[in-house]
Amino acid sequence: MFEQLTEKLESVFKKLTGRGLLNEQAVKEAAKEIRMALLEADVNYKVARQFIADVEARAVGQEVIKSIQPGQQVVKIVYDEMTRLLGDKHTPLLQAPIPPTVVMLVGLHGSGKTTLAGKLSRLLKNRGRHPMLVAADIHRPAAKKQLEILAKSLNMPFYTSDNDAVSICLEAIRVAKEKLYDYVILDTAGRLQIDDELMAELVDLKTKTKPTEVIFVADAMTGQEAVNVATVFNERIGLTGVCLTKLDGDARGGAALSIKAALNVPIKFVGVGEKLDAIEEFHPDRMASRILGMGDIVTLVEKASQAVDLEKAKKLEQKLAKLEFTFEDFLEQLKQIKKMGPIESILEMIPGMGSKLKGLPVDDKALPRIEAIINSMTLAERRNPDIIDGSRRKRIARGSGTSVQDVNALLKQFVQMQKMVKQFSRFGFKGMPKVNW
Ligand SMILES: Nc1nc2c(ncn2[C@@H]2O[C@H](COP(=O)(O)OP(=O)(O)OP(=O)(O)O)[C@@H](O)[C@H]2O)c(=O)[nH]1
Ligand SMILES: [Mg+2]
Repeated sequence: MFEQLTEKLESVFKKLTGRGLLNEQAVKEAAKEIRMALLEADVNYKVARQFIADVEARAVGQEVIKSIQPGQQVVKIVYDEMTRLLGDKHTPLLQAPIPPTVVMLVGLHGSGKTTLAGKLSRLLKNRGRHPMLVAADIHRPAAKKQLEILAKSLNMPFYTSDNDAVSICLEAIRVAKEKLYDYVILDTAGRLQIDDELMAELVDLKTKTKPTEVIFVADAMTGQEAVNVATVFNERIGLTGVCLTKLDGDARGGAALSIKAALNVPIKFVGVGEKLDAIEEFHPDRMASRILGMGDIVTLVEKASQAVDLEKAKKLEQKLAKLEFTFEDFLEQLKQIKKMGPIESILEMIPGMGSKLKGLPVDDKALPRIEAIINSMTLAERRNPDIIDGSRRKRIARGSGTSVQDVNALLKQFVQMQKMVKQFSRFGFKGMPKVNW
């Protein structure tokens, strides 16, 4: 997400913070470079222009240039303005005063409505809510089935019928009231492009079901086009929120930066993968921090606390202290990491990691391979990798469907890790060697 933009901004910041004094000229030059980076990331040119004007207005002020660390001050100003551009504060999902809260999802074909319906229901359920999924896409033949399968896999209440979309939704709301479900998520039909018939159907649906939330689902990969489409949906239907999906793709990210400014509707969620746990609540400050290459420790810690088993973490800590870290523990760690979501999205949240990710072999596909290799080891080998000689390596490679090179690489990594762990426990945090990524 935002790799290119982050990389460019980091290099502008490096120049800024690398020099002691700043003059107006230097600030202006930096502003120009930031503007270019934004435009290349597909940010709307008006939005980029205004952004730069706001940053410049604050950054060329006397206090900044005369401050002890003017470069840092400018970075802070960019961060503040970026947070403001993204919507300032987190806007949570609204709740109806009398349940159920009806959440209507709208958007073009393939933007990710049905997937979001599943993700959202899962998120709500994890918070102790009782959501219900409703298939109201009567146009695409397989659409209802798609949501039904999703609902089944999540063990989520589901409703649909053979009636028209409005009837389906009204029936569903009635069932929800009866069964005390507190959220009703309406998955509506999409179109290839904006189409009067669809708009009329959605307006009708909104008037009759009176949803608390009308969320526009925008495919971030479509860049500026997503902003244009969202604008029309907002004018015709009236939106209460936006969810940007596919931010895990190599989207240039411009949509995220322009959409709030263009619509004045808050971004409430972002989709970061196809899996049903790949959803994050949108926090403007955390996102700004990620875009500027400063990481997002808060979200990372939140994810970890949801995925990591504290008991196991404690045991691991004891093992580390006693230098007993083995391949078995490694496997356990991998499982926990996998629960946190796509590995790239995790690494991006570590400060300074975003732009250094390129070319690093840390894709999700590597995890199953590593798991297979460890699974092919005997218990004795996992506990004492020193005994893994040439013939054992061959056997492990064959057993895991990998190559001897793969096995060698993993063993090497493991030895490095053990060394690090040893140093780590001997010197504590301070003695930790700087890892060159
Ligand atoms: N990478 C990635 N893929 C996503 C994300 N959200 C949805 N998708 C994928 O996008 C495709 C379309 O998603 P759907 O949820 O079926 O889209 P839809 O808006 O319901 O589409 P229609 O029902 O045709 O209108 C699917 O292959 C999803 O797996 C996301 O956040 N990241
Ligand atoms: Mg759908």
